[in-house]
Amino acid sequence: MRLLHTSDWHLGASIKQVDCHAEQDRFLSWLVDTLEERDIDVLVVAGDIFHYSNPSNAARKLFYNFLSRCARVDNLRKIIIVAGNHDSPSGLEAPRELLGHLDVHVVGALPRDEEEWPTCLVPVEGHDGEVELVVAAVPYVQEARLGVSLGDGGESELREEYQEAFARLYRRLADEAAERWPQAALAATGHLTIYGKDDEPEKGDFHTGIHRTAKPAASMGEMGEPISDEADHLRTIGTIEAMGPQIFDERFQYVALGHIHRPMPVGGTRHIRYCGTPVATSLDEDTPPRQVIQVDVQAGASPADLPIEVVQVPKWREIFEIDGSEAEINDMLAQMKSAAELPPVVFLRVQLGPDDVAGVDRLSRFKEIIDEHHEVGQRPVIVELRERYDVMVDGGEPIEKMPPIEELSYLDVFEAMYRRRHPDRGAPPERLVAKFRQIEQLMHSNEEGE
Ligand SMILES: [Mn+2]
Repeated sequence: MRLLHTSDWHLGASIKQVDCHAEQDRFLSWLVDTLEERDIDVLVVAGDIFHYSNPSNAARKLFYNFLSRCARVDNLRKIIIVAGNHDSPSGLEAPRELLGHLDVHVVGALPRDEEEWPTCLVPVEGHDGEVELVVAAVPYVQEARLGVSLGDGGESELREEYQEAFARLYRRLADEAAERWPQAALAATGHLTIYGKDDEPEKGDFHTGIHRTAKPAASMGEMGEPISDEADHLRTIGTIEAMGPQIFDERFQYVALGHIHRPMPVGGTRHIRYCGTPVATSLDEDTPPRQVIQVDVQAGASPADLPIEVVQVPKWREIFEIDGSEAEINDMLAQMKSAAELPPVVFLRVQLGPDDVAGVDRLSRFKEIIDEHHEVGQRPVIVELRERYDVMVDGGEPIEKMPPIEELSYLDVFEAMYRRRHPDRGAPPERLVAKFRQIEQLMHSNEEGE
């Protein structure tokens, strides 16, 4: 059975004020063609279909149009979709019965009752009607669903408890599948953070623009400030978000993961993988490659021999970060060339000289240069402008001025306020950021009207 693994579409997301609709639309068309060309039997989408739990109608339309085009793809037997932390479990499941008629299997949430967990198992039949593959379609799992509650236990204790609970879930699903379809190959999905090595979390592996599960200790934050708060970093790692790859039962021949936006196999394995996000929705997502993963799963085959092919996803929009003096930026904007179809998105970092004044109409001057040198429809879009004086103070850190407020996201403002109020604490804790995002989502869904 040939499986194609993708995840983290984040339909409805935008890069600052630029809607990603155009590139997401292109990606989904490309995906339909890819399913057809590569004779894919099963498409697996490992969570975060939508960016907001109450997605816009435009985002929903992308999704449903994609599914209806898939219904016409000849060899495709099944589409398996699980909810990520960004998706609304009940929202995704609402059309479940209808989608079932199109061979689209949706799992929004893990059932509360452990006895019902096996309803996550999706059998896929081959040509002769025999079940050849079973996918344990596990969505993003709320800790309470696994019977784990946040007690007073220490961090490592809690992590251990979570790990055991998840291992039990996957073992249970593998047991059930093996009993009901002993002849079938077995695969699984998951939407969670698995760390790279069995014993020690690989710090870099948590860095994603959207989830911010954690940031590398010595990296730069959203506003260019160094994040060196080790305690904060550890606090983030010590959550349900980070577990070892040993939670996946050995009988799973392939595990299709979502949540981390950078593609990679985990824990030194070949067969437990993140495929990454196919469309960049932030500056740091522009660097990692965009991929979907093609896997031929066969009953009895060992993961070591698994035929895996990484399929590169085209880039429809480039994201540039330009750093320089005003004169240098003028030149770069005038000469800017993008190899991609859609006009590039630009983050500007302006170095001010000692005599330059910050915040004076610089943005509109840059826009004039763009208008002068680029055709309508191909004009680079400036989504952020930050100005700084390269003056060293005590610690030797350059001062970075806050960009004008209309350039900031709600979260940027929230973080800045938090830092101002608690200068000793660094970045706001993940828990608080998550709450803030919930509020932001609510606001977003209200703004959207319809
Ligand atoms: Mn995601």
